[in-house]
Amino acid sequence: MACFPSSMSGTDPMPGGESHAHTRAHTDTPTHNQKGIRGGTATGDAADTGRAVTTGTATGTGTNSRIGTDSSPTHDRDTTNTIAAPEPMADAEIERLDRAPLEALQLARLQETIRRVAASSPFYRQVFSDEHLTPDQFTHLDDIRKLPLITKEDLRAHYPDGFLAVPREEVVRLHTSTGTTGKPKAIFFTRGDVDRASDLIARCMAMTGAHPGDVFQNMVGYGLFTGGLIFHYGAEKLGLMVIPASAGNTERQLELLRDFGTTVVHLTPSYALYLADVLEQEGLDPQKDLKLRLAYIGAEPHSDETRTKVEAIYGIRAYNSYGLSEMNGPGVAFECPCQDGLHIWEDHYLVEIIDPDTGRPVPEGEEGELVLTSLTREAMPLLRYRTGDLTYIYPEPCPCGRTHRRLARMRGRVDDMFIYHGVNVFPSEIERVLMGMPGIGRNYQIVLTREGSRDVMQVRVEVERYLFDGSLPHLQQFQRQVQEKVKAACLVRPRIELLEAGSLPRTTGKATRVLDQRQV
Ligand code: DLL
Repeated sequence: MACFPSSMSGTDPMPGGESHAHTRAHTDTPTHNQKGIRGGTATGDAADTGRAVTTGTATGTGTNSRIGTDSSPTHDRDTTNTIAAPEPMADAEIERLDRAPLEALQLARLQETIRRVAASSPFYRQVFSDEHLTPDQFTHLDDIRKLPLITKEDLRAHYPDGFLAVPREEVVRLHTSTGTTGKPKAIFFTRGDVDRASDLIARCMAMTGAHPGDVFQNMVGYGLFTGGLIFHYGAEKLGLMVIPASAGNTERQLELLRDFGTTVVHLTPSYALYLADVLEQEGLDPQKDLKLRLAYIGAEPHSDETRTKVEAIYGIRAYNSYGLSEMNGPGVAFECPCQDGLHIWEDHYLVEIIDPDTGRPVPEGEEGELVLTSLTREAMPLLRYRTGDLTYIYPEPCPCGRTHRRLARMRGRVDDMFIYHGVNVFPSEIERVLMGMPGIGRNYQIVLTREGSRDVMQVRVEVERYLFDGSLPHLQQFQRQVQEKVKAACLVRPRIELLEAGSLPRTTGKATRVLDQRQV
């Protein structure tokens, strides 16, 4: 697949209505800086005037909440640890910064973050004391490994504000992320955090060709979930007309899509497929009756086959968007027009990939658990945070010219994996097989039960109507085909149940793919 550097571009990456499949001569539209949207890091008035800004991350919220390489005269810092950033830098430049200055910027921001948390976060004050560490011991990026890894359990154990690193008066927003058990994780934002998170979304959207004039329908939950508000603010910064539709109420979504000529949507991939079912039930053609050209799909694991399906149904380009509440929410890593790996924004995040069992780093290119350090979060910086997500770093640079490294599409979470008859199975592998098969519909579920002492796996999958042609042998043959394909890819032979479209429960947010009823 060809993917050209943006210097060769100049056109919309997905001309309206053109079939996606053969139009992958991708181009970028890094225009938002020229339009006054900032390079991820500015103060409030710069946004209003469209002034270019520095690579630093200053905010107007007081000296102890400043981070990075801005030139604030009031900021008390050790200048030997910072890099000069005399020239204003826009996103297009930051995205293509050579590795050496990019890593110098990371180090400066890491040192700043470490100084701040060691002084003001109750959790980290304790860590630095327990480990006999001082901030001046961090002179290289690799020194991060002197710190312990932290987990979701640490966040829960120190709920609600054990990680807070600014005075309460500087917090302007709370988001939470709910797991399956226990207390939620509370994530605080300063005004600067909200600004930077929105700037990153604006960067992601601009990278993929969204621009003022687009109508953006945000179809994920508003509220404690970060996907709604953070995307909303980012899209507004880029100058899109935002429809804050939130999740659910599919009839209303369709009405909005049609009445306002929505061109860009943000939704979970499972909801994108469900929405297509509803459109078709209403007798609408997703390509002819809508003006969509771009979708941002994320917040849950999905296969490339699912993305291809979404693109084919709507005749659009669909970009994978990755993030987590603990790191601002969405906008942590995002696909560029090459659609081959997600650029992790290394000016804001430091990446490690570890072996989930030993905690040791794995070589570049090898899969492991993603560990992130926030470099510009003020309210609640997290250092060496175990995301639980499995991925690897692409060893080679991206043809688009961006220097921020690419993460592979998430295989899933470490705890999504289940063991079936001694084999480690990832739901995402099963999804990849299913969604790549003609005849398979848009929804599936994996149910694990126990019969006597034996585990049973059943894959319940919706199939296209044409397969129900009245011939039982045809259906049985298809069922065997599905089973064999799953066996070949995943080394397990589940029972396959074929269902009509619409039979399985739908969610408008993150889908539940595995029902493990073995312990119940
Ligand atoms: O899901 C933030 C987000 C909102 C991302 C909108 C993208 C779009 P949480 O609710 O805290 O935050 O869930 C984070 O979701 O650790 C992954 O396990 C999973 N996840 C998020 N994006 C992807 C993706 C938001 N593109 C958790 N692919 C993460 C696979 C994803 N998994």
